[in-house]
Amino acid sequence: MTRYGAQYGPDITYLGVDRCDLDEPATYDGADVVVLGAPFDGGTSHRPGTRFGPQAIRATDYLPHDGSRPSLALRTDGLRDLRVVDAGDVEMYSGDIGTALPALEAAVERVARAGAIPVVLGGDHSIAFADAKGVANVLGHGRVSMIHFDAHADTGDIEFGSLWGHGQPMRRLIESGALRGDRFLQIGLRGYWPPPATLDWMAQQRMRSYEMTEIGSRGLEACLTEAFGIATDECDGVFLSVDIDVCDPGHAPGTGTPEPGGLTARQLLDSVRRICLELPVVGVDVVEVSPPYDHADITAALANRVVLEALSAIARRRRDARDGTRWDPALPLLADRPDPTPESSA
Ligand SMILES: [Mn+2]
Repeated sequence: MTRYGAQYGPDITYLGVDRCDLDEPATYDGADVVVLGAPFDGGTSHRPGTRFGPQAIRATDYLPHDGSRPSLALRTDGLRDLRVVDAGDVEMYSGDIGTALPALEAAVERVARAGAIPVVLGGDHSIAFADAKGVANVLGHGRVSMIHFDAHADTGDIEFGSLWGHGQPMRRLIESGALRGDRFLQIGLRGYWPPPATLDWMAQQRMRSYEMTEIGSRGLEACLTEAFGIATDECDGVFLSVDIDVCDPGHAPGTGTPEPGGLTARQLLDSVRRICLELPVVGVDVVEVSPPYDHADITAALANRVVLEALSAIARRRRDARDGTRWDPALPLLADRPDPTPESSA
C-alpha cells in the first residue's frame, strides 16, 4: 500500500538504517522512529523540485552510511540508541494532491499507532497537513501542539483557486480540528506574506507567531522558552515541522521560496536540539528542500543534520529520563562531562 521503494533514484535508507515495510508490522515492531519519504511537490506555488528532497536528505552525508552517528555534543548515537527504521517513500504523485496527502496521512497514522515517532522527509509543506493530522488521529485531536519553523505562516485560505497547497497546511490543520490554533507556535516568520486578512484570521485562532523581528529583539532562547510553555499546556505531545526556508538563503539556498534575513543553520540546529531534549516530540517533518536549486549540497546537508539532531536529542532525553541524568551544554565536552552509559559513546 505505501512502500514502493524509492519513488525517485536509488533505493537507500536514511544514513543506512534498517529498512521496514509498513505492510509488514513485524518489520517495525518496537521501533522508536520510522522515517518516511514524502517525495511530493504538487503543492508548490512557485519553484518546484522538493519531490527530490527525501533522497537528498537521506543521502547527503560524507560519512559512511552505516546506521551509526555518535553525537559529539550529546553523547548519544541517535541511530543506535533508538531503534530507527526507514519505510521508504510513500507513493505520492505530484499531479494528484487529492490522493497523495491521504496516502501519506494513512502511513503516518500507521506509524504513530505502532508507538513510533514518524519522521517525514519532504516534500513541499503541503505534506504537514497529512503528517500532523496522522499523528493527531492517534493521540487525539486537540492533544498535539505544533512548533513550526518557517519564513512563511502557511495559513493561506485559497491559493491559485485551490484549498490545498504548500501555503495553506496550517490553516487546514486548525480548521480540521486536528490541532488547536492556540497551541500553534510559529518561529522565524518574515518577509512580505501573508496579507492582512490572513493575519486577522491567525489572530482569531490565537496562533502565536515569533517573527524574526521579535526573535532579534528578545533573543531566540527567550522566545523558545515561552513557546515551550504554551506547547505543553493541555497537550500531550508536540509536532515539530521544520521548513528549511526558516534559515537564511545563505544557509539554505536550495528551496522554492527563499526569503532573506532568516535563522542561521546553527540557530536552527540548536533550536531543534532544545525542542527534542525538553519536549515530548511525537512527530517531525523536514520540508521544502529542493535539490535542483541547491548549491554544494548546503541545504540537503543541513536538512540531514536537522533530522540527526532531532534523533540524537530524543535519544538523550530518553536516556536522561531513564538514568536520572541531565545534559548540560555549559559543561566542557571532553574533560568533565560525565557519560552515564560509556558503552554507547564509542
Ligand atoms: Mn512552509
